[in-house]
Amino acid sequence: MDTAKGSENGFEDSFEYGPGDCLLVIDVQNDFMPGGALAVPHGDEVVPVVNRLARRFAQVVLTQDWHPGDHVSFAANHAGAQPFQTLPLPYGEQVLWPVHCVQDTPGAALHAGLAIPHARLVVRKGCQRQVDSYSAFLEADRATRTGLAGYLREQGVRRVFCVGLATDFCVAWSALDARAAGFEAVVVEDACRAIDLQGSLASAWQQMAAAGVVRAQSDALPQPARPGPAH
Ligand code: VGL
Ligand code: ZN
Repeated sequence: MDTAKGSENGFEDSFEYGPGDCLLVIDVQNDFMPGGALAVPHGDEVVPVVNRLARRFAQVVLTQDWHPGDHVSFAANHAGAQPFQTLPLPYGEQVLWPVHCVQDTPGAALHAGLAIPHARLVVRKGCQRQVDSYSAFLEADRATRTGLAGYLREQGVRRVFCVGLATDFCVAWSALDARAAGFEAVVVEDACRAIDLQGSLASAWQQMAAAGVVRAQSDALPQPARPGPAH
């Protein structure tokens, strides 16, 4: 029998990373896997790495890209447009994607190999027809919030470890918005894979470095946060 006692905040203390740290598992969904609608090269390789990491974190949150079929980010919904071109939209320049992660389709499901039974919350994003959302915190209109920052604050989280797909889109935007919301942010590079459109990966790492996002590897993570009051 496991003799680890629960701690007073309800989290078990058998985890290496306690309630001050959250593992944010971004968009590990079938459509981003090789053979999927918006395949990220080697995207499936993150699954075992993420599973190993998740066993070390008491607090795990998952995200799911979750679009209506008529979503504005789909090239198919713009006459004459091709996937991977950009289009100016009211909130800014939008990359147009192949149809992917349509709500309640098999492509939008989390990868069946994810083994994170203790994940507490799944945040679905990009749900509004007219607005994309790479970020787990803030949609592309930069005004609509997902509620994740409030959840993390209520849970006493101070630092967010970002993993998943894709490094240069949803992972990077989530890490940058975690910083903007006042959290420390770490991106675990070997637990992510990139799309890399026209230098987007290098540019994402540059922006993350400038914003104080820590770039780490899964076998050399920063030390657990010391317990402290929620901010
Ligand atoms: C993503 C493009 C479109 C991602 C989601 O998860 O990085 N990229 N939708
Ligand atoms: Zn999407």
